[in-house]
Amino acid sequence: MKVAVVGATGLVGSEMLTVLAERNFPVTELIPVASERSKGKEIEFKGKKYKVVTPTEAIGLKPDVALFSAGGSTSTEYAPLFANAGITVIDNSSAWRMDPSKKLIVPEVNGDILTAADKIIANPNCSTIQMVVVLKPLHDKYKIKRVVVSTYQSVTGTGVKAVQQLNDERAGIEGEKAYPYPIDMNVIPHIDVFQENGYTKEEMKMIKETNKIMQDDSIKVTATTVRIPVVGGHSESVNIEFESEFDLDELRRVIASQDGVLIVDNPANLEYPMPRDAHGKDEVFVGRIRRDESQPKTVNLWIVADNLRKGAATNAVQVAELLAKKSLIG
Ligand code: A2P
Ligand code: 11C
Repeated sequence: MKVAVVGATGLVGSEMLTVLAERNFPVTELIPVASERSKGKEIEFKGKKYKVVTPTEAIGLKPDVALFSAGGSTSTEYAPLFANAGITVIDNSSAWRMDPSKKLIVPEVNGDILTAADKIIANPNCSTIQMVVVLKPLHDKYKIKRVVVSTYQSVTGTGVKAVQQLNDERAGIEGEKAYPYPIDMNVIPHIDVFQENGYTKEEMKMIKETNKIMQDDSIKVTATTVRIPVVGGHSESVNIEFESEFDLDELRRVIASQDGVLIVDNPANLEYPMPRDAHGKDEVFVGRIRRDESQPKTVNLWIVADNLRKGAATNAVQVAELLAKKSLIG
């Protein structure tokens, strides 16, 4: 299959290349795409070198599928041009996620709704993906009434500039700033821009995207999203209230039954998920599973995943794998 990666020189784009190679996606030809600035630059994939082309040149090369992670404006401008040329687009930006005519897909949750008519498919926000993968089997079994989530998000969610700011601060170097405050030795309760209702855009993404992916607007969600000086992945404290009563051992089995989810929960041995262990892994890790003793039918979970993997690149590649399996591409 001819695969284009738009944003191949970026943080998520290069992770997409790693994941495509690791998972042995059947790439017969890779088309790395970036801005005019990077044209001609060489990108290595599975031991072969490929030259970076611009989005317009990539359309002419007619890939079967294009994975986009080059920012919202690139997606807004080019995804329709790729789609009109018959190329299926899997877009990691927020440009198309809430468009009612586009599907927002996490394969383990709602992959079944994809059809041949879907030419631009949206990949959700990282902090949403790792949460809904775990919510889905619980919702099917106990019906979720309300979710209260607080996040502890890695600087890799912001991009290269933020990782550089953290490294510069640790090295005592004055450099470019991705955040309005120092991030090392700090916690910033502000991700993306503030909205009129006092929430940030990241918080509103977690709320709206969850309802769309779960195909259930009755699930009430409230979120506080926070940046911390960590590189390996996003962590989330998630409080879930159900319609039905549950047995805690059975609830563990329900979580464990979900594809791509691993339980790490053995307090006696001090075992719980942490971003430094999740780094570079495709799975979503769940621990600290315990009843909320302040209220009936409610559980507390701690969910960790590498935001560049399941939160972005891995999910996009899994969507491509699903399209291939359903013979919708290639
Ligand atoms: P380039 O390296 O040429 O700027 P990150 O999210 O890590 O900042 O990466 C953004 C990615 O999106 C990079 O690969 C970047 O390419 C790419 N990109 C930015 N603007 C465009 C554009 N107008 N057309 C194609 N790719 C773009
Ligand atoms: C962060 N969640 O950690 C963001 C990054 O809508 O795809 C991903 C933003 C998005 O800052």
